[in-house]
Amino acid sequence: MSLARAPLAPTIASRRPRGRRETRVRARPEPDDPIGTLYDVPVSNNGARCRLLARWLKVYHRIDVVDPTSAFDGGIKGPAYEGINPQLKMPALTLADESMSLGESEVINQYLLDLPAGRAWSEKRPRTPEARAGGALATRTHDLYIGPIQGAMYRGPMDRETRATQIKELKRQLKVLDEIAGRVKGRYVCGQTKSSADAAIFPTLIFCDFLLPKYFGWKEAFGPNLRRMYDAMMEDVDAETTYAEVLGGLEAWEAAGRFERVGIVEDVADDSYRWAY
Ligand SMILES: N[C@@H](CCC(=O)N[C@@H](CS)C(=O)NCC(=O)O)C(=O)O
Repeated sequence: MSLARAPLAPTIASRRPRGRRETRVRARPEPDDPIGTLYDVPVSNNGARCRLLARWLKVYHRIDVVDPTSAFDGGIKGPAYEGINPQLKMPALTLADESMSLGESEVINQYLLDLPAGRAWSEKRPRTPEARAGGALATRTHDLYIGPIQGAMYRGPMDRETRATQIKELKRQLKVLDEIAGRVKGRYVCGQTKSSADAAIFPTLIFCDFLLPKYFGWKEAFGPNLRRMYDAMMEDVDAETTYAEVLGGLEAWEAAGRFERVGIVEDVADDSYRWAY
């Protein structure tokens, strides 16, 4: 067998007539076109990540935010919503031309960052590869290790031992996240400028800050690096708007007696488990 390499087939580029594009790139939405419908509710921390980033990118007005619990029979657990997000969770973004629906808040944010407005915003972030890696690590740590157990702060009924175990793990993961947030000097997770990592983490920190001291007896919900970022967010008008949405939802839960109803108050009264950190 000859080892001589066969001549390479002409590439698409070399075959096409000069000056003419071979493949058409699907047109991206123009600056003021509608982007789509975001199915979400104000208290949702995952949805808040998308709302906050959309505000930072100045595309929020191009998104129709709709409560899926009233838009679909059976809400997010019904068959109609299943076609929007088969995971039966919020948020989900249906694109304006209805060509696609996206679940997963971080995927929605990466889509927004890929639009012209998002690209322009990202270009202005003077961040190093190390800072970007720190942001990605913080986001992934949040999504993989905190997301699945955050419900221990507000869901129920739940087996008491499971709640106590998850609250302990939440403490550990918040410490991990705090260390990551301190790696690059600056007020934000990625250093000197805010990024999608701040949008991902801040809404969850609102839950932690409201619930962990008040209902679980923690002295501090999270460490100094996350606190520095949280304080910076509270000086940001878009983050403040998003904060008001999430906090309003938590306060409504509280007013409706949710934390008694789901068993948290009773669980925490059982001092054979550790709740405060
Ligand atoms: N990994 C998903 C998590 C989505 C998620 O858990 N959403 C919550 C609201 S924040 C939800 O839909 N909860 C209702 C349920 O699970 O029944 C994301 O980032 O979008």
